[in-house]
Amino acid sequence: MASRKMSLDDTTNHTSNRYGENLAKLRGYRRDHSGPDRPDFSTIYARELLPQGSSELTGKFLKEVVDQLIEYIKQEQIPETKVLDFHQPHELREKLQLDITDKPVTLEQLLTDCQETLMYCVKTGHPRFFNQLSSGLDIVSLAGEWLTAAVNTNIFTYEIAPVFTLMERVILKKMRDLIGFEDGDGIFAPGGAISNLYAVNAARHKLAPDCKTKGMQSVSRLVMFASEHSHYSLRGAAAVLGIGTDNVIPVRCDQRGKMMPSDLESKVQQTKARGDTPFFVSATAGTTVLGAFDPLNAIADICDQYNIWMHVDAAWGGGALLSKKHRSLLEGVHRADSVTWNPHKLMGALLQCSALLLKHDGILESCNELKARYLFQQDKNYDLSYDTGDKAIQCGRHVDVFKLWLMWKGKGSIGLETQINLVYDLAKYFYEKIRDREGFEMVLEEPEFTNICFWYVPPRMRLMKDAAEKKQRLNQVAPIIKARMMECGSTMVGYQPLDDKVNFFRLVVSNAAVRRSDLDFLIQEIERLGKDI
Ligand code: ABU
Repeated sequence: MASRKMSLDDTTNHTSNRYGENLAKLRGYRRDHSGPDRPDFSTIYARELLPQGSSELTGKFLKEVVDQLIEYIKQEQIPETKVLDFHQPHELREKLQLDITDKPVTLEQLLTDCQETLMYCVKTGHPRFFNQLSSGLDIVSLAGEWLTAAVNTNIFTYEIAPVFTLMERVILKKMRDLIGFEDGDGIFAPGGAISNLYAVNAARHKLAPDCKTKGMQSVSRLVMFASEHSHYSLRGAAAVLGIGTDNVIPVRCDQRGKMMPSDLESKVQQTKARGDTPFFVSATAGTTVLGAFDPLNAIADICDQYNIWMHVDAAWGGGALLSKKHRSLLEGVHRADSVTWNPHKLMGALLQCSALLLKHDGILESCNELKARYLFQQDKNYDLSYDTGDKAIQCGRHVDVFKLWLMWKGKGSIGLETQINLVYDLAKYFYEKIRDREGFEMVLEEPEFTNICFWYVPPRMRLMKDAAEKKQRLNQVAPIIKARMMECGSTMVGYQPLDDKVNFFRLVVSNAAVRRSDLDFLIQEIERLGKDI
């Protein structure tokens, strides 16, 4: 893409001019593709497709949808395409034909609905989308997701998902090998929050198996520990499992957002002195905002000493295990009892793809199994250990493995390592560009991950003497700039407050499509949208 080398000023102008053009292209797409072979979909209904109707028509309809998707994907990769076409909910509702009617609509209408849906979707694979930890669109992983959708099965039994069950075994073992678990088990779950929930449940079951049948009254008060920067899902797990959010003790972090082992140990001791039972510590490998990695070996020492289950929430940072250059960030992870790792984040697999890996075999099953006789019959004609469904807290389970397996195979571990090193280098490039740039202030110097946290201070605030007023005004800057960037659709980046720090931007690089010019663009766009605040 030669046009990606343009100067910053050119980029801004070019972007604005291209927005309308690209939207028009999406809108006009079907007109351009209406050839003599195209059926008149305005007279055809879904009932005329398979299974009752014509296979030829089915193929033509699906090709039409796939063509729309391919056009969307191509447009998404052009930096000058809008990242989003933002409308307030009440306006967007007016633009879409959302109501379901008693009478069926034509296939032409469904194609229009697909196209309109795509028009207003946020382009999370766009090289200027920096808003979330998961971004990008890996094409092979997409192919995997399409295949998974077409097969439309459930991975609770080998009987109906033989190939995917075998793939799940292979991938979970590969992930455990990278962690350094010699044996163990694992499961794919719908996101990191649920993987964390599985971990807390497994830890409680190891300590107090009676909880499964008798409930929490069968145990003394159980207490969990997680850093004050850990993911909120740990508190969610405590709420769901009846442990209670008050029994999740926040452990203090140092200036870089890492859990302080000394604070952990003293809180464990306080808990024991009260007569309560510390049973679970969650360390984080890649915190959501600062991208901090907790000191895993020091935390493991404490867990060993007090006989506490050690979990590592590596939902974000787990991918670094694939990089020889960066895997030392997770030094000590092999000492954990369980690890959450989301390949849909740093590795770039499509959403959703999250795994819980365990050092211990058998706990998941013993903890979650309910032996439904209609599903997990004990007299089936194959090795029943291949029926994984009774390890899950869900019944039906989506097949998340295939898109990861296909992508990993297509890139090889070497390709994934290259990709992960690339996003690291891009984040470093961005950090070095803004570190000394007028108007930019770093929240964290020398970040160790691809989260870059910073404030933009508009010119008229730079000389403000009153620190309290400056802080209060600065708190409004990131939300105003973010709202403006969403209104014009040029880019997206997240913001949040943290501890005593007022709202700041959090750039995340996890998309292999990002180029340095996109990061240059973001800097210039923040300055353009924020200079008058
Ligand atoms: N832990 C869920 C992802 C949060 C984020 O994308 O910022």
